[in-house]
Amino acid sequence: MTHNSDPSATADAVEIERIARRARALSLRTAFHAQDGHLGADMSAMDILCTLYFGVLRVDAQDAADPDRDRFVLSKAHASTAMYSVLSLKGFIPEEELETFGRANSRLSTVVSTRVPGVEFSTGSLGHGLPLATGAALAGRMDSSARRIVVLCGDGELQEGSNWEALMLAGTHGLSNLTLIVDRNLAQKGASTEDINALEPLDDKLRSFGWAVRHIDGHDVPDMLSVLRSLPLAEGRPSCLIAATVKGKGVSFMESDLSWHSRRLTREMYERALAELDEGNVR
Ligand SMILES: Cc1ncc(C[n+]2csc(CCOP(=O)(O)OP(=O)(O)O)c2C)c(N)n1
Repeated sequence: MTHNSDPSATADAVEIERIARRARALSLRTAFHAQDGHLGADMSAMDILCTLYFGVLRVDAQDAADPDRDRFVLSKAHASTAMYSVLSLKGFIPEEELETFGRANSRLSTVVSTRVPGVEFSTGSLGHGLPLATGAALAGRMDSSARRIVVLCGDGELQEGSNWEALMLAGTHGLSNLTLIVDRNLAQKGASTEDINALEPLDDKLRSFGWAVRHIDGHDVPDMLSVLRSLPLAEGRPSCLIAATVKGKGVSFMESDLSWHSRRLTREMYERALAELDEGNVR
């Protein structure tokens, strides 16, 4: 579905795809050693996270308190080992710290919190990241700041009613500095979103709340780069990108297998996953 015409996006995409393979491997290692984590959700979001952090967001570990930095909110906070892997590759936390994930007194908990450098909002109770991001976008406007607010939500997460209050408010105020990315893997915990509490027609619903909406492929890095670099989708409206993704993407035996929401890796599975990613040097 690539339809990008920006040559620099294509060049950057090759590097981002390499980083995403590495980040997937780090996430697998972190979850395997802790016998914890939500690998299906991690792999689903990884290409989006890497595209944002290595190609779009103005954030810098060396200048982490810059008031005009962009703000990213991981509302599907259970994708924490993905986020920690990306933050380590981005220089916010040392890579060795990933080994502490899930241990007593570690700041790397199962859902992300602001104890971790680079995490802007503590999340984990689904349905709160978008309301927080909407407030941050209003604050950015009041500050006349050029900072952009990007929030990543799970699709099952959109069943939480609090999201719809925020969607309504952002539409009312035309918050064009706000972008919602929906990780539309069609799965929630152990079931299809459409079987449990259907979201479709999601795009029409969002448009009726005043949002500009576009469908993207959440694993197509060049295309995501060009779309994300040309936001907002429409002047005077918040933007929503509905990203078609595959839960477990990149590890063949996890892809679209609902049991991988929070299943544990055996050593044999772990070795096989690393081999598939061609990242056997991670261990
Ligand atoms: C308010 C709330 N209810 C339940 C949970 C437990 N929980 C964690 S992840 C998850 C499923 C999320 O599905 P989705 O948003 O589609 O994300 P995905 O893992 O598919 O990317 C649930 C129910 C939670 N964290 N918060």
